[in-house]
Amino acid sequence: LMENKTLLITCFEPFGGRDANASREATDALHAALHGFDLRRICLPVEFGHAAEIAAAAVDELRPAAVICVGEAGGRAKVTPEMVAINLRHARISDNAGAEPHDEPVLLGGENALFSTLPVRAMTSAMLDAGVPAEVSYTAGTYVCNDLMYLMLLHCAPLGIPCGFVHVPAGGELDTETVARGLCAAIEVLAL
Ligand code: PCA
Repeated sequence: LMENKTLLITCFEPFGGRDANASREATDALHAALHGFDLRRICLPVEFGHAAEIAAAAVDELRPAAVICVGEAGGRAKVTPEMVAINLRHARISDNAGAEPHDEPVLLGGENALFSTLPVRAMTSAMLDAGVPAEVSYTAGTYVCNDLMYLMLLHCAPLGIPCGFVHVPAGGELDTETVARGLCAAIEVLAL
């Protein structure tokens, strides 16, 4: 089915004055070759717009079979594939470039919402089957993760590349090995 077996994974740098990001740690723990995929991982700056520019350039260069963007979410104890991205930027804290948009659109005149084009239910079931706490999420927030998901869905749609976002717990609610195991189980779904 998938002749091109490159899988693009993105994670985020630390932000908000912290010195680690659980999305970077968990994706560090993934093997470069997984379920027959050639995994390419890039780490993105936590900057509105700019993160998606870098990820979109990587898509254009690699033409991956699928894209999974990963970020951390505070206050979550499960690995949560996101169902939907919304056309709204609203920051509680400034991003790593100092931007702090309040109630601005990601894209002027764009759709209010865009759905993930990854099989979020099957990915979530696969994680649960692997013994990893997981749940479909219906909000990716209004910060840089949602921004990246929205813009990447727009970029990938005309290319026919499935794309989506997965939030992982920020506060150590799950250890890195467990989160990585969950991501592996989710990736396996894409390989089937
Ligand atoms: N989490 C933030 C941005 C970067 C990250 O890892 C978010 O949920 O928007």
